[in-house]
Amino acid sequence: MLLLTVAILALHAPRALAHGYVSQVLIDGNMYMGNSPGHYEGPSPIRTVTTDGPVQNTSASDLACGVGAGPAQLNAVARPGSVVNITWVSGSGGNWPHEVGPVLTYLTACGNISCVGFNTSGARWFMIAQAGKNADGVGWVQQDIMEGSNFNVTLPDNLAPGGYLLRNEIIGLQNAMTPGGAEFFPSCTQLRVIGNATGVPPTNDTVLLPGAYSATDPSILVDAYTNPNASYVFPGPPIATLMNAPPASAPVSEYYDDWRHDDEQPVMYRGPAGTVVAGDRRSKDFPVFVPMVCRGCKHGKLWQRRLCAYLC
Ligand SMILES: *[C@@H]1O[C@H](CO)[C@@H](O)[C@H](O)[C@H]1NC(C)=O
Ligand SMILES: *[C@@H]1O[C@H](CO)[C@@H](O)[C@H](O)[C@H]1NC(C)=O
Ligand SMILES: *[C@@H]1O[C@H](CO)[C@@H](O)[C@H](O)[C@H]1NC(C)=O
Ligand SMILES: *[C@@H]1O[C@H](CO)[C@@H](O)[C@H](O)[C@H]1NC(C)=O
Ligand SMILES: *[C@@H]1O[C@H](CO)[C@@H](O)[C@H](O)[C@H]1NC(C)=O
Ligand SMILES: *[C@@H]1O[C@H](CO)[C@@H](O)[C@H](O)[C@H]1NC(C)=O
Ligand SMILES: *[C@@H]1O[C@H](CO)[C@@H](O)[C@H](O)[C@H]1NC(C)=O
Ligand SMILES: CC(=O)N[C@H]1CO[C@H](CO)[C@@H](O)[C@@H]1O
Repeated sequence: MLLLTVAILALHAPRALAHGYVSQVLIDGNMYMGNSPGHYEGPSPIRTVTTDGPVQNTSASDLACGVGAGPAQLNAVARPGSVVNITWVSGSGGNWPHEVGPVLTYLTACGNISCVGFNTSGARWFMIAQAGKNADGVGWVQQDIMEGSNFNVTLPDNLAPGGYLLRNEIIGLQNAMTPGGAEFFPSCTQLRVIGNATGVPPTNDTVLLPGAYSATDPSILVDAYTNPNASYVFPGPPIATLMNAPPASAPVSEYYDDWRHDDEQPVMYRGPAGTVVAGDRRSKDFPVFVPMVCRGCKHGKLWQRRLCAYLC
């Protein structure tokens, strides 16, 4: 028995050293499965990384969306105020393995086009949420993720419609006491935000990634253990307060006609067991129903365009 246990431990030891990635996001009742690192399993709005390991170079382009993050095929539909429920797992699919360090969430506008193919080079990112220490001032929110919680982030309730990349980033500080030791795990999910809100970030609240972090920032080169009660100052910009942009000059329904890519495929979201869940055309569930109708808007007949204008 002891031998067996040792053998099992030996088998699992290398995997225990692995890091992790985002395996799925749940938005407004729609579950979107991600691909595991370096393995294409199906279309997803989550940009797939090539490894479960971290970015450690604050100047590397991988800081934007994770190591080798490639294109993704879908946009997940969301609304202002939607809760994005993110599941982080370890490289072997178990619980996220780290517990020390913050979780930051940014958005960048892909513009009024789909985020499919959006190049993050030069993108201006703004912070929408920062999670650090728990109420006791000692433990970190990341510990809850390690213990199996999902991470929930709420989109700004006045977010203007359009394509956005949502960048949810865990920073592992377990080795951050030496320069280059901090471990960045960014993950980007492509969103298509619907609605007719008007909030946009002030330019001074937006940053470049890479660009916003330096290896010697006190929040990045930091000993999280010697004084575990110390408060933590987040890296990057403060949480942006969105300002109302001038009202859209074109009706929102026309804006939806402007989407250049026919990639909204709600029929392709996959259920928790990896099964494909087909969207129901008769459903009153807005995020499932509307994109299917709007898909007809670009090339559609007049009645389809009218229906789209009515519904969108
Ligand atoms: C970090 O990334 C930048 C930009 O790609 C590169 O110039 C630099 O050599 C890298 N530094 C290290 C230590 O790898
Ligand atoms: C987040 O999603 C998980 C399933 O992945 C679910 O169990 C949990 O209730 C969800 N939490 C929220 C706040 O929606
Ligand atoms: C993104 O843009 C940068 C800068 O223009 C370029 O070097 C890079 O190749 C582009 N990436 C892709 C995937 O097109
Ligand atoms: C996310 O929300 C769920 C349900 O409300 C909760 O159980 C979980 O602890 C939350 N996750 C975090 C990291 O707060
Ligand atoms: C747009 O705003 C109007 C008025 O505030 C509201 O009635 C309508 O439901 C909104 N449309 C969408 C798609 O959110
Ligand atoms: C950016 O400008 C807005 C509005 O003028 C202000 O409220 C905010 O504090 C500024 N942010 C920074 C980081 O200076
Ligand atoms: C940290 O705070 C806890 C209570 O939250 C206290 O028991 C502990 O002594 C403090 N540790 C230090 C090093 O100040
Ligand atoms: C993210 C973004 O640029 N959204 C804009 C898309 O276009 C509408 C209509 O012109 C604007 O209101 C949004 O601000």
